[in-house]
Amino acid sequence: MRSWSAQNVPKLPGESIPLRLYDTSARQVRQTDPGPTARMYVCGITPYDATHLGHANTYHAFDLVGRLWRDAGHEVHYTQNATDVDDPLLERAEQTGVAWQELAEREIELFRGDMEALRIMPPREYVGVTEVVGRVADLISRLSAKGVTYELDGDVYFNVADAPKFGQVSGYDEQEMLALFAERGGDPDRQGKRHPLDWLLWRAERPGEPAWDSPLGRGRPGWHIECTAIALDNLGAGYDVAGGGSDLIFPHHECGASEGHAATGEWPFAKFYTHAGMVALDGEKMSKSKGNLVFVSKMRREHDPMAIRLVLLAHHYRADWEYVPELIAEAERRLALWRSATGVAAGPPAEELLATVRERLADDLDSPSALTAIDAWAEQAVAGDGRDTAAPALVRDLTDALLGVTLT
Ligand code: 5CA
Ligand code: ZN
Repeated sequence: MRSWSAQNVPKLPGESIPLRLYDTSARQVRQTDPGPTARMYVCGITPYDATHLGHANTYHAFDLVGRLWRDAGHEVHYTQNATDVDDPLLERAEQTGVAWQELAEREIELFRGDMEALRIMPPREYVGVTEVVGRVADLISRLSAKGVTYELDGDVYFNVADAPKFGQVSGYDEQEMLALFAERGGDPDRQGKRHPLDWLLWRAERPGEPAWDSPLGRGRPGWHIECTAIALDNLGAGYDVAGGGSDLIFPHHECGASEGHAATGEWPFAKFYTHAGMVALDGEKMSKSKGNLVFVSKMRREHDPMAIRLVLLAHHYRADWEYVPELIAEAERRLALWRSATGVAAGPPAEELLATVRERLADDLDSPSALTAIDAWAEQAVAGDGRDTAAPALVRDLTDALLGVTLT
């Protein structure tokens, strides 16, 4: 499917610092160590409603990862999916009387516009699941040939007993897994399953539901296997970062990692499993099913998209936080300050600021501290301190390249 357009990223002078990132499966911050081409997969939207600030927070976090890698001279191979066929999408289409394909297409187009406005770099491959059903079915057949699946009334399940690494990504105990599995699309209580945590790979056709022909019969893919197949096809096993929000740690990334392991023999399937925090509104996680949403498309009609980006940057990507309107007001003040400061003819030298911003971001994307450092420079610049005529342009370039914030 069509991705969205990229902006030019200015090249910065001086030395970059290797990126350290929190790896959920290691439960610690580690240094990323990509080859000349860094490979990243981030779980995309289920397009049944518009992009909310929580989604934006997640894609923004991984946009920073890509920016830091590019600054360090890596090419970035970035792949993202769109879950353009799934239960919640079909349910919403049914409720609203819109064809599910039309709903998905409309929301994906809105998402592209939101991502462009926020200056989130596009993936090289933006893949709708409906485009690759055959490839997903092939991967399921590969797993079946390895003996790790079983059939139940035409559906195909992964046999969790054949997943020796299961639990290593999340580190959760079985009680916690069972609770989250039920909450996040799993079916622990289905009669006939060998183990409650066995997960669905292929769902045989049900009346009124979309289905595709495949060697597994007519049906459609389960959720986790879609991302495993798309990552494997485009990036290969052992890619650098698998990303998403923290609601995807279990079961989504846990199951995906075991699928990748079973198919390829490679462990870990992704070197890092990295997760962004949850954004809440009125005390509850923002979610399409709850309907407590702050839409990016609505927000950007009223506010500069760069101020929206500054709201995201003001929070550490792993933090859970709550949106309140004061946050956008504060971001607008900051944006105005930075614009005035970089509009002056000369300012304080900015080489040290660049080094600090790189250093803060390389430390598990500590964007709040990076903003504080830029604020300090900007206050001095607007106060008329400094004679460096190259500094304002350097600061414009660094906010653009490293933070995705254009000040022009
Ligand atoms: N299509 C699947 C992933 S394969 C999915 O989770 N779609 S989603 O539309 O529900 O979410 C898209 C992305 O935004 C996921 O990475 C998810 O973890 C993240 N996300 C969802 N809600 C929030 C939230 N309130 N705060 C932060 N991130 C969120
Ligand atoms: Zn996914």
